[in-house]
Amino acid sequence: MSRTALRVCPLCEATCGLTLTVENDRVTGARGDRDDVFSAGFICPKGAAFGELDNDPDRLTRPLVRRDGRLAEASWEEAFDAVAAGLRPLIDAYGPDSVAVVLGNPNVHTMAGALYPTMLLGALRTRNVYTASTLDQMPKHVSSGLLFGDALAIPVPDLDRTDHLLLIGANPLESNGSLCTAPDFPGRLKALRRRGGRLTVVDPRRTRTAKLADRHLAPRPGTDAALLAALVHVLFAEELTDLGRLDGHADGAEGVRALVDAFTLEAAAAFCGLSAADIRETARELAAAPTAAVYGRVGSSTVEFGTLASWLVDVLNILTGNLDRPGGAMFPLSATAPPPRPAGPGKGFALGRWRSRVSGHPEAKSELPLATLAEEIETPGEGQVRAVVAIAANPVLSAPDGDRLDRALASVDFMVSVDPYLGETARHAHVVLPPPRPSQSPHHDFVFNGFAVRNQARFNREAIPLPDGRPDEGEILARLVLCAAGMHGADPAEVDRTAVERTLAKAVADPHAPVHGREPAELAARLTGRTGVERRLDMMLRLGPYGDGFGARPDGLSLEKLLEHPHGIDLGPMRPRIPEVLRTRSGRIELCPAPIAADMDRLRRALVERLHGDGTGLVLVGRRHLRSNNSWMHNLPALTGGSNRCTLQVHPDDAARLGLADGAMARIKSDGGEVVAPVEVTGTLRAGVVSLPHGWGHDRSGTRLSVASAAPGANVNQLLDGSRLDPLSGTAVLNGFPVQVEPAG
Ligand SMILES: Nc1nc2c(c(=O)[nH]1)N[C@H]1C(S)=C(S)[C@@H](COP(=O)(O)OP(=O)(O)OC[C@H]3O[C@@H](n4cnc5c(=O)[nH]c(N)nc54)[C@H](O)[C@@H]3O)O[C@H]1N2
Ligand SMILES: Nc1nc2c(c(=O)[nH]1)N[C@H]1C(S)=C(S)[C@@H](COP(=O)(O)OP(=O)(O)OC[C@H]3O[C@@H](n4cnc5c(=O)[nH]c(N)nc54)[C@H](O)[C@@H]3O)O[C@H]1N2
Ligand code: SF4
Ligand SMILES: [Mo]
Repeated sequence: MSRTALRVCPLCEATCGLTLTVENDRVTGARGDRDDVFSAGFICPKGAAFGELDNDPDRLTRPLVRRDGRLAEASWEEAFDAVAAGLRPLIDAYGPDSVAVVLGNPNVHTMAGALYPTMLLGALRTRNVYTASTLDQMPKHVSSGLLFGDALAIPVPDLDRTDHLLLIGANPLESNGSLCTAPDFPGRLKALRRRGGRLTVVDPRRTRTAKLADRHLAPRPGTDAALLAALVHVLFAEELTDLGRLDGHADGAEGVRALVDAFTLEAAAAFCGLSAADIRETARELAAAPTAAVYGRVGSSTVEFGTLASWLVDVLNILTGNLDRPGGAMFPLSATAPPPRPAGPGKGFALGRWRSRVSGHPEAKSELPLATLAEEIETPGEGQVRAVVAIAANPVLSAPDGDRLDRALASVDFMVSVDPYLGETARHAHVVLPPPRPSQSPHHDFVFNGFAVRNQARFNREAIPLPDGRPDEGEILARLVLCAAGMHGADPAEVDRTAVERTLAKAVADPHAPVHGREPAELAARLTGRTGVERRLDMMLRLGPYGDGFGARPDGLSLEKLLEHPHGIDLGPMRPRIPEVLRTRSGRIELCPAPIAADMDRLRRALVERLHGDGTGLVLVGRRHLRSNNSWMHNLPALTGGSNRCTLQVHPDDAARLGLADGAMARIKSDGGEVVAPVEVTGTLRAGVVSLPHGWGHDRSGTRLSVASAAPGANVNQLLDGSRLDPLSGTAVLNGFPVQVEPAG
């Protein structure tokens, strides 16, 4: 007997609605849900492989516990006993900082990952917090924190209404978009062109996205901040700035003018390897467009000047009057966000409130650079990391110098991984706790709705019921919280009750909340939902900006209402949110924050010294492939092979100069080590740039990834030693670092 079930796809940030075909307890097919309010039927090859992913025979079904050095299957009780026995004594003996928490990317794709890690950190109170953000978007959090006072207030391009899109270091035709949730990003870009809008793409590679563009600028990797500073320079020099409605809400424009003074067209053109005319035209077009949005992603973020580039992206949006207006770059408002409050001064954003123990890196958003985890494990002394809690994280492949991290993780006293696979990182754990398959997990996009180009809400219950006694990921993480808090054995539902109690107590005390003055217990009793996760979603929806306010606005959102609309509820296009969204101490946009101004010295020095300017050395950039996802989707036959391979792309001129033949092996060397990969000669790169994708290197022993390990590829991050960081955000420089390449005999 076959039936269908709806499920929002968790495999990338586009959040497409899928219609799954379910036979008995297996997913046998997936197609785009045409009635989905947001994705309207769009699907990509990864979504279409949902069934294969769900049924992957390598997926762990039971916990693993290490005994006598070997991981063996165990019961859930045994597994949590081992976690409690492993963690608490270390915390008691060595203090909270002896436990490092590592949170990986899939946490933002699960309900549990959005709800419990904060509570885990609250229970542990460790400063050793590491996440994929410092391999990714931390520069954007820092620039938003400084500009707007809220690290999560990240403007997204209003894709469906803009007249002009300037896309920097992003390749949504392969990635499907990031920090800009837009199912069918490719279709939306084509629609922009069809309605007469313009698309400019800045990328050292001629990507599929660049091929769609009206203008493609291929700068030297790592130089975007200088390019952007030059665009700002042109706006000032040609009197093209016009803040429009933002005029009364922003301070510091004159300071910005001074900071970009050195970035003349000529200087920037030489530094970036672009023509001055192209830079000037790009600035003029941006200023002249009726509406425009500037958007930068991974290629402008995981670079030497990532925070400066991220800041300049929004400076351009602001100086052209495009921030917070339809067709510009806008702030989404998700259904579970706290309700808008009156405008006014906020707490602001502080950076560097503490520093990492070994190298003294400043914290950002309460995190330390993931690239420094190994040294925190290896270096003895007070505060040394002796235990690791890894949730949905594979830093052995995703972060710099996996070989060193391998050795470090092998040396810790205790490690627990919450992961469905026995992968390169989880293989070091003493306990592996596997969450159920996605088809057996409920779904709501707590995180990505906050970055979506249209406000909407969707919720799916698990498509296939969990067998009795099998905890879902919410329960696994709740029990982990209890172990960390020294409450092992208590009812995991207690964790949700505590979360609900705390949130409601705050809400009733808040004069701006719709439930101000009411009784928390009365409100808690009105929550619906079959599980703790569902009740917490119900609470957040009802307290949220579109919520029913527990009866105050009877037409508003609640879990019940969302369940009545299985294809989702559309909440309309993004709407202007300034000044309400601002949380700076001044209550205004702070265009010229001190930490940024100070870091501009570094960029100015680079410009003068032409650090990248001699043009002789090779630099490496990454790339993504549509049928891949970071480090964990190489185990599905449907997605492997073809052009999804770990090759070193080399420009024909460089290949000829270096004696590299297409298909032959090349040895690539840099600070952290060397790797060998097959050469793919292609004219789609800027000369002097080579490209190797990340997430490969599945040749380590002790994993259970039978398909991936048969075609392991090379780990690009082995080329890095973890010392290259964007200083303000602690983000690893994964793009635009120097390499040497030679034929491998
Ligand atoms: N050189 C280079 N390195 C990069 C990048 C790059 O562009 N270039 N990109 C960086 C970026 S943007 C990111 S986000 C990071 C990602 O880095 P990570 O977050 O460390 O890596 P992922 O490959 O996403 O692996 C996540 C782990 O989660 C597990 N997992 C999958 N689904 C679930 C689930 O539902 N629950 C749980 N608990 N676990 C699950 C997988 O099995 C895998 O072990 O990589 C970064 N590394
Ligand atoms: N298919 C697929 N989709 C994914 C993922 C995946 O691994 N595979 N990962 C997901 C994750 S975690 C994320 S964060 C997003 C990322 O989504 P995107 O930000 O779109 O990431 P990429 O596709 O890596 O695109 C980055 C582009 O930056 C370019 N680049 C490199 N260096 C520079 C530079 O110095 N300047 C400029 N201007 N460009 C540069 C690269 O050539 C590349 O084309 O994708 C998500 N979606
Ligand atoms: S675009 Fe992303 S969300 Fe949509 S089907 Fe593909 S992987 Fe899933
Ligand atoms: Mo990412």
